[in-house]
Amino acid sequence: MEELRAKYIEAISQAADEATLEVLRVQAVGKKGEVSLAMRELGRMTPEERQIAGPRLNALKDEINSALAAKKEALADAALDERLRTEWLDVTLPGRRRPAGTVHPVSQVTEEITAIFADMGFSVAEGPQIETDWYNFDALNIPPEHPTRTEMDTFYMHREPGDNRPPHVLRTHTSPVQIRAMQAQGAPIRVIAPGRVYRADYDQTHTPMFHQLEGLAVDRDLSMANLKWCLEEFFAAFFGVAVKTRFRASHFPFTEPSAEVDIQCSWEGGQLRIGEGDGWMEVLGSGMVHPKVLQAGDIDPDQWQGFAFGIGIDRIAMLKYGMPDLRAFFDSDLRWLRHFGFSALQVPTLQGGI
Ligand code: 2U9
Repeated sequence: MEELRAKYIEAISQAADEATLEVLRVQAVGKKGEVSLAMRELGRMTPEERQIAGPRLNALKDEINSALAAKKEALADAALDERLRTEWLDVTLPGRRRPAGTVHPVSQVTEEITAIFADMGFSVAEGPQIETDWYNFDALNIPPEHPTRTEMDTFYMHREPGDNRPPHVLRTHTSPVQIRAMQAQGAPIRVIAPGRVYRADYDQTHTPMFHQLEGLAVDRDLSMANLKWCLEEFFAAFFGVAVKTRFRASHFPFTEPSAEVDIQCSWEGGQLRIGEGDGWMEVLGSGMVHPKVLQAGDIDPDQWQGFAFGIGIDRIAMLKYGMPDLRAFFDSDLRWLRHFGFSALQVPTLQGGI
């Protein structure tokens, strides 16, 4: 018994890991372990011998179990000490800086305009960039022979030879979105439709993809006076100053009457100032929605009137933030983006008139 004790207590104290301890446990006090087998011998002893050997064997078993438990705890402590020694963090180190992106001026200006019109009760509508020619042209009273429908101006989607279905186009304005909104919501309605539009045009002031924001309000007894108020409120809030406007008679197939809108500006020493001086700059187109266009949106033109307007987001962004070249908008030049981009925290605020 003394031999067993010496052997196992020594082996336990030398064990380097938990797996070794488990092997020792099985060898010593497991079901077929040496101590257990010795206990089985008790049956063959005389009662006197048993009275001595029994308690001693039990004590030995307890001693080995205690030694196993103590060693197990010591190993766990040592492992924890080792982890604490090797897996430490210096929480006083400065954080790693991640390169922060910027909000593109087109996104910023879209948010600004959206916030202003949201305050006047307009909600945002979106629609597909690939449209049927009905939504892009017919619904907007643009006749089949109109020059904008030619491949000179409009991108047509490919059709397999023999496929004679009406063609799909890349939308040339966001107006189809408002047709869909009228069909879905009926009257009264107030929506703005910002988004990408496409025209086959590329030079210093035109890119084949650009951004538009169009607005549409349909109600009973709406007039050009409501349109004018709405746009003047918009300019005041967008530029942060009261801006005089000039409505010039114009012509669009989808509005009647139609007006191009100029805003007051001065141009001195190469510096453009909005809301000052006696110069004028054209910024948007507008008018009263043509009865046929209301009809295409399933709205009865005898019951309802609407006004609409369209503005080029890229151009108005260039005006407000003094960016000279439209093409830089789409170059993905990181230096340009860092210079003209906005912080994500620069939430558009409403200035001026509202
Ligand atoms: C519906 C009915 C009428 C939207 C309008 C204009 C006039 C306009 C230009 C501004 C600069 C296009 O981005 S630009 O090149 N837009 O002059 N847009 S009226 O009229 C609509 C729209 C939808 C249902």
